Amino acid sequence: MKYSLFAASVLASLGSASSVGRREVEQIEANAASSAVEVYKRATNQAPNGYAPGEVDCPSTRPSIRKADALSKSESDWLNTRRPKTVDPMRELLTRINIDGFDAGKYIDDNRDNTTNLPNIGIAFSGGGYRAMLNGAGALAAFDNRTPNATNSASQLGGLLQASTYIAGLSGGGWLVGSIYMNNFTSVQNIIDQNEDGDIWQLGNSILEGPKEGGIQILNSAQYYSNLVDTVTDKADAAGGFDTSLTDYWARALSFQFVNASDGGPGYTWSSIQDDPDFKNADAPFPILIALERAPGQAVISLNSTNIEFNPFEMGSFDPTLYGFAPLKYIGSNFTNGEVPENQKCIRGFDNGGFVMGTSSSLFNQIILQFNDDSGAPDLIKSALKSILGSLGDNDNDIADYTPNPFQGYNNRTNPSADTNRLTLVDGGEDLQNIPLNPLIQPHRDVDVIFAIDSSADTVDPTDSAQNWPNGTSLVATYERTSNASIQNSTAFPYIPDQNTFVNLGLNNRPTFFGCDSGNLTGRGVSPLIVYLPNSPYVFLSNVSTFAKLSFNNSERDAMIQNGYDVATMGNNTRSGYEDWTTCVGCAIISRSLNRTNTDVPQACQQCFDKYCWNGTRAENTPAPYWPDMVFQEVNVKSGVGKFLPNVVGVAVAAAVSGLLMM
Ligand SMILES: *[C@@H]1O[C@H](CO)[C@@H](O)[C@H](O)[C@H]1NC(C)=O
Ligand SMILES: *[C@@H]1O[C@H](CO)[C@@H](O)[C@H](O)[C@H]1NC(C)=O
Ligand SMILES: *[C@@H]1O[C@H](CO)[C@@H](O)[C@H](O)[C@H]1NC(C)=O
Ligand SMILES: *[C@@H]1O[C@H](CO)[C@@H](O)[C@H](O)[C@H]1NC(C)=O
Ligand SMILES: *[C@@H]1O[C@H](CO)[C@@H](O)[C@H](O)[C@H]1NC(C)=O
Ligand SMILES: *[C@@H]1O[C@H](CO)[C@@H](O)[C@H](O)[C@H]1NC(C)=O
Ligand SMILES: *[C@@H]1O[C@H](CO)[C@@H](O)[C@H](O)[C@H]1NC(C)=O
Ligand SMILES: *[C@@H]1O[C@H](CO)[C@@H](O)[C@H](O)[C@H]1NC(C)=O
Ligand SMILES: *[C@@H]1O[C@H](CO)[C@@H](O)[C@H](O)[C@H]1NC(C)=O
Ligand SMILES: *[C@@H]1O[C@H](CO)[C@@H](O)[C@H](O)[C@H]1NC(C)=O
Ligand SMILES: *[C@@H]1O[C@H](CO)[C@@H](O)[C@H](O)[C@H]1NC(C)=O
Ligand SMILES: CC(=O)N[C@H]1CO[C@H](CO)[C@@H](O)[C@@H]1O
Repeated sequence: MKYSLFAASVLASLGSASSVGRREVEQIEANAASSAVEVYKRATNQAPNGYAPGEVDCPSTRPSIRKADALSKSESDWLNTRRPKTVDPMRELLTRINIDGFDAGKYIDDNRDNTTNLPNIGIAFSGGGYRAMLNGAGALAAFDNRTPNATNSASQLGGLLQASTYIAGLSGGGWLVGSIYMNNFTSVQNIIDQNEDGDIWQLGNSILEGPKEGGIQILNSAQYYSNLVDTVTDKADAAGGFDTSLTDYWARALSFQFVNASDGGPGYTWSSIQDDPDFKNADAPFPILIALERAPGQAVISLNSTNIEFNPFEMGSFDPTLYGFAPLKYIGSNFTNGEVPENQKCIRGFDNGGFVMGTSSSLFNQIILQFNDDSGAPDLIKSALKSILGSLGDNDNDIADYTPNPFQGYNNRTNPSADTNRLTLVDGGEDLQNIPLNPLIQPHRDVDVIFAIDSSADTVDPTDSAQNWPNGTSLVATYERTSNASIQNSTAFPYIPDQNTFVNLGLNNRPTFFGCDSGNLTGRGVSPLIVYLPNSPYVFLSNVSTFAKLSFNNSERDAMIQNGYDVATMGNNTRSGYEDWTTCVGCAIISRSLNRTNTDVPQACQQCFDKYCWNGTRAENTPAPYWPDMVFQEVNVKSGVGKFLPNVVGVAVAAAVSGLLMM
């Protein structure tokens, strides 16, 4: 049914005379016929011509760029449905986890007529490649009431996802959020239940080898390579002047791992999430991915780089630099000076879902470059890369090319790319704000609490520490940015101590709340309370290297996920000394809401805040080397399943990336 609806809309938007439209529709119908074998479906093929953007008639209201002085009408309308839908799952969660002396059911019922009084929850998944994706997946599974046993008892957090309004991902965290939303809001459990028969998250073959054969992906490695080259060439050759970059190859490769559709769904767009049943009916949170602008002539990304968000309706930024949004569905159109001219057609299909995920994770373009050094890679792909590299400087290997720039001629005074037809975006973590907090601290969104899952690789070995654990660097970066008057605009943030304090006080080894006092923040505005959930070892050494570990057999994959589950739930309240954890999560959720409704803080919550809120203590001396202990019994993983990338490739990628960041 979904497919025939879609076919009708393609015909409508292309005009029934379009042969492209007809061919596409036939192909879609063929796909629909063969899709009976798929266990779960994905959404949705809306591009007129696969990966290549194509012309369509403009809608009657011509698409235009808007000022970022409010939420979009689409988002506001959607929120009017979403906020009420979060109430019952929130009630279920809060009554189950039971805050002593507080009647959560009554509190919710007393306020359900005015949901602005009730908690508004956001979840943020940091970058950090597959490590971040998988550790984040464990947390996501713990929050999801569809995970078996996640709603069994007071020591489980299932339902928090269903009670949330926003969910943001960046780089590897964006692969997680993207996989869930590009595949019809499937669940982590549903994906891993497919085991070896699954079509996504089969990470045993690295992205350089391509997907395993069989299932929905019928390609062998040679066909995989030529598919990458063909689809990117289609985009480069399409009418409209679309420049391609390494990110296009990376995007297409990622799609084979994360989009459950033939050939990684070259026609599946990020804006098509709008029409997904779960999203459309506001049964799922609002997904946002983050990238950064690299302005013309800018070499190194700094904290004042513009943060660009991609949500199902729009791309753009609330930052005072760009301060505008474009309708995502129509990017690729000529928006010069803010509106598609009357005599020009609109473009669709530029916002490919893999391309959005690839943009957010563009540092990993370095992996694609390894094809050049791989004697097994075909000449086809090597010569394609050579021609791309010829047109980019070495320092621009990590860009995603958004030509035509939707914001050309828009906000000339402050928009760094106003003068150019080319907008270049890079990995959302390059400014060190590796947790995608920017969209969630926007005052227009009124978020009360953010569950911030940090899988950053901060700790380094010159001090003989274990590597690749977080140490608060990401929160420090957002704290600094929101303290800078020239870029904060109206955002505020809690006070955050330095990284030495994080390590000395163990704030990177167990959950901590920041910003418990909403009256003491960096800016004059409001900020959500931050529930910081740092990656740490509960049942698995989940600090695997970002670039040197590019393949995981399913046993390792699942161990990473299980560890992430325990990070979020503190092993279902079984970590010694933290048996109150889920109750305290409940207190974090209701904290801002209690303040809004002038309700006394329950004694049980006061105890939680005394225990989990950072109280302003600093310990800035150089910490001892960081070697966290495994909290529980380590799980055994199978090794040697699947083909592995030689480690030397990962090491080469890591070296290239650090060169790029330090230049
Ligand atoms: C997507 O999921 C929803 C609810 O989970 C379901 O009703 C719908 O049929 C699914 N769509 C596809 C195409 O599988
Ligand atoms: C809902 O609650 C908010 C915040 O307490 C208040 O500002 C607003 O006036 C209330 N709206 C209605 C319709 O009661
Ligand atoms: C769920 O809990 C039951 C009872 O404790 C247990 O038997 C079952 O294995 C659990 N299922 C999963 C998927 O963990
Ligand atoms: C951002 O910061 C850098 C270094 O401090 C500075 O050179 C640049 O002009 C700043 N850009 C903006 C838009 O403020
Ligand atoms: C885009 O539109 C502007 C007028 O708004 C026009 O000057 C320009 O030539 C157009 N660019 C292209 C590539 O068509
Ligand atoms: C912005 O600059 C362009 C030239 O780069 C100019 O054509 C346009 O009129 C300017 N827009 C405004 C609103 O000043
Ligand atoms: C924290 O991480 C940063 C970024 O990697 C690193 O430079 C710093 O040395 C680390 N500090 C500690 C105490 O781990
Ligand atoms: C409650 O809100 C007021 C006004 O924003 C603020 O001054 C006060 O510190 C808040 N209390 C807590 C515990 O956040
Ligand atoms: C917590 O519960 C989940 C789901 O039942 C389970 O997979 C996990 O192993 C449990 N963690 C611990 C430490 O018992
Ligand atoms: C603040 O926290 C530190 C440890 O993190 C603790 O030693 C100290 O007693 C606390 N101070 C207060 C006033 O609670
Ligand atoms: C605000 O919080 C910071 C960090 O905890 C603390 O140093 C400062 O004294 C607080 N200011 C007020 C007015 O409470
Ligand atoms: C509250 C605030 O400072 N808003 C500013 C954000 O940036 C835009 C664009 O520079 C300004 O117009 C707003 O006033």
